[in-house]
Amino acid sequence: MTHRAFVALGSNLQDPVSQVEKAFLAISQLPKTQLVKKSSLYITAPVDCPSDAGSTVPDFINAVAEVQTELSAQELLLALHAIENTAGRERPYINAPRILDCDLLLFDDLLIQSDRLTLPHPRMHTRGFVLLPLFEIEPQLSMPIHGKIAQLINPELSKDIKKLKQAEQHEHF
Ligand code: PH2
Ligand code: MG
Ligand code: MG
Repeated sequence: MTHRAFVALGSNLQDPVSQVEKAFLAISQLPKTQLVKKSSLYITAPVDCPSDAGSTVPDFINAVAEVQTELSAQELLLALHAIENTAGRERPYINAPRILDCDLLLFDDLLIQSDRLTLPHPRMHTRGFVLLPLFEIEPQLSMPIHGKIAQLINPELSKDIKKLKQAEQHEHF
């Protein structure tokens, strides 16, 4: 049984552009999984990120991937955590600057609420850095709970988000 899932990628440490590009590659190499679409890379202002001892929080690079997978949602989540860990992810405090964050947004129309995983992702509908790249690759998307993506996007959410690099969809993995 194959599933369609969407994954959000984010980085604001250690060459974020290359971190996100490496994450796309790592996702394309997961077992039983194909990378179907990748969004452009976006440069985005930090949202809800505490600054550590008055230092400025670096901007993020964000992007979204669509995958087809025969993994379960839990297996895909573990695989994404492994990709984060391989990149060197540390978690000193909530929303700390990170080398790589890979968040499972949607998995078919599955609704899950557990300690380890909530689907759809509980904050995705409020975050421009998720919604803009997701809209780019799937403008017709309709999701459980949050509804149609086109109706969630508004100018307030879209400010401080700039497309950095056009996606290269002709690459073959
Ligand atoms: N991720 C967060 C919190 N804030 N802000 C931006 N711009 N991009 C992110 O990926 C991001 C964030 C929690 O994971
Ligand atoms: Mg996140
Ligand atoms: Mg995360």
